[in-house]
Order: sequence, then structure tokens, then C-alpha cells
Amino acid sequence: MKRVFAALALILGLTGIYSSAQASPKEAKIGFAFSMTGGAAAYGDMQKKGVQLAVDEINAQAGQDGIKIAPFFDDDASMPQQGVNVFNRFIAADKVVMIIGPTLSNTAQVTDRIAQQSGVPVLGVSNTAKGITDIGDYIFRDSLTEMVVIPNTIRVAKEKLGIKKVAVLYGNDDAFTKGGYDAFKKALGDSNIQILSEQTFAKGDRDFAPQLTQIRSIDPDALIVSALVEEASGIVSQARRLGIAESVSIIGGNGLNSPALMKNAGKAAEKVIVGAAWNAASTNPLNRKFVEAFTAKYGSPPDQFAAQAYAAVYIAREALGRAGSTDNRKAVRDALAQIKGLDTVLGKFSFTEGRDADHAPVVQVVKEGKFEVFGE
Ligand code: 1QQ
Repeated sequence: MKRVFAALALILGLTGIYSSAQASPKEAKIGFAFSMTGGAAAYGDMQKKGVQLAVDEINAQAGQDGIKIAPFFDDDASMPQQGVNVFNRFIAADKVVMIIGPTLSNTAQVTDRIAQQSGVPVLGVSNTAKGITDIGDYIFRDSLTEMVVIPNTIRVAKEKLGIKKVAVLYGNDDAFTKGGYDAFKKALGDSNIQILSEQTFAKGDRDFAPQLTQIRSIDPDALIVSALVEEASGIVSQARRLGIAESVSIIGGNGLNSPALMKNAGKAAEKVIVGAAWNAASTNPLNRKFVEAFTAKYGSPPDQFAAQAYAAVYIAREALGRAGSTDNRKAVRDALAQIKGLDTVLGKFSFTEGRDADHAPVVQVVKEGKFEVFGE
């Protein structure tokens, strides 16, 4: 009897070895939480497109023993509570090895605590508020923070436009728009630019006439805006409609980095200046290939959010390869922490000690409905 079992075990064992050698490549389950509905849907749409392109490329290239990615997409609805539902499902039901997203810092500051407690690595692709990666050692991001981008934006704007006095308008009920305000305030102070007026609005506001009328009356050199694109579009078009002249530059933070701004605000968006992590014109060969493939697949070019999401899938792929595992969350976390100088569409990519993105920012300007490089 014993011998029969031994023989059976041997056959099963051999079959196991044989079938794993012959099996299709290993699949890593990754959860993607993006805002497909709600106020941040314009970003989420681009992020999902960027991810899908990268997953298709990676899976097409995976050899016999290569790693494939099985993407799980879900909608965080631009709301923290829905983000929590999505994270819980990814972690407990889908058993993903890592999560990419969510779209907004306002959601990430809640969801990422759940992932940290569960030991699931998170790679943010558009969270730019201070403090997100301080949640813990499982939290990474490939998006430059406003604290890095905005001082550069203000420096370039001061050099090129000679601004001396500004008005600031920001959303005071969102982690990102508030954090952007803090970053602008500090950068303006450091550059000796005077703040004549500070005005606020709330998410979902449609009428900015009271704030903009006050701002028009004090005649600033520039209007500084920390807003998500829905509100930013209203602010930009109403500012021009209310007679704030084009000579008053509008300077925005990361929320304005979406072509939805030009779509919504039309001509009023011309000359808007935005601090960014990426511009389509980057001559990096990987970026050229990405812009071409994205445009061919979707019929319109990518934006910064698509580029950061696309880069994240390759960063994840690199970590999976280094970890030598498609389901060991701790090994994937440790491998992510090791990534240095990886070639991506964002340039050579490394994480800082604090698991934030480490590369140079850029300043964009809207020209004929497109983002061009304003300065570096
Ligand atoms: C954040 C942002 C937004 C503009 C994401 C799309 O930067 O919430 O941190």
C-alpha cells in the first residue's frame, strides 16, 4: 500500500513539475482603483486607458515563463467611501498582489490606511498631496507631489512673467486642493511674491463670480488656482468672462493638467500655466513610442495622468520580476522599494527614501488647445 502511495505521489509530483514548466505564464492580479464617475472622471478615464495599453503590451511580450498581469478595474467614484469598498474587495475577495490608484489624494488618505494595515502594496499614480506615503511603508507613488512641482512652477512664472502680486483661489474641502494651496503659499512666500487675496470655494460649486469679482477689483499680476478640473474649468472661463484680462496669468496646480480643461473652458483656457510631471513633447524614446501607440489605440493623445498610469504598470512589472513572485505581497513591496533608475515614459524613474517619485518637474502652457512646455 505504502508503495502505491509513493508511486502515486511521485507521478503527481512529476506531473506538477511538468505542467508548471509547460503552463501558461504566471499571472499577477493587480487591482486598479480609478475615478470612472464623479468629479474626477476625466482623470480616471485617461488612467484606465494608460493602464490597459501597458497591460496589453506586457502580456503580449510575456514569454513562456514570463509574468502576465491580470487587471481588476473598479470605479472609486471620486469618493473616499467608494474607494474603501473597492480596496476591501480587491484585498479580501480578489486577493490582488498590489493596488494601483486611487485617483484622488482625498480618497487615498483613507483607502491607503486599509492597504497598509492589510500589508498590500499600493502604487499611487496621481496622488500629489503631502503625507500620502507617510501612511506607511507599503505606500508608494510615481506622481510628483505638489510640494515638488509648485516651487518650480512659481520660479519659472516669476522669471518669465515677472509676477509680483497675486490672488489665490482654492478648494478648502479636499486634501489635494488644500495641499496645493499650502504649497503655493509657501512657494510664493519663498519667492517674495505678495498674496493680495485668498479666496475659497467648495467641491461642486458652479458660480465663482463673488470670488472673481473681488479678485478683479484688486488687480493682481496672476491668479493662482488649486482646484480639480471640473471647478478649475468654471473658474478659468468665468474669470475671462468677468473681464479679468488675459494679461493676468492664470497659474494652476496638478488639477489643471487635463485636456478636459480645454474641452470645458475653450478659448478661455489659452495661456493657462500649469505645473506638471510630464509633457507629451518629451523626446525620451519610450515616451515617443507611448504617445504614438496611445494615439493609435484611442484616437486622441495621452495626458500626464495616462502617462503616470502607464509608467506604473511597468514599475509594477519590474517589481514582480525582481520579487520572483506574482502573489507575495511583502516580496513585491520590498522589490518596489529597490527600484532605481528604471527607464519609463516619465524618464529614469526612482523612488525616494520616502517612496515618492524622484524626477524633474516641468511647466506647461495651453497653446491652441494643447499643453506645450512653458519652461523647466
Ligand atoms: C490629487 C491630484 C488630483 C489632481 C488627481 C487627479 O493631484 O488628488 O492628489
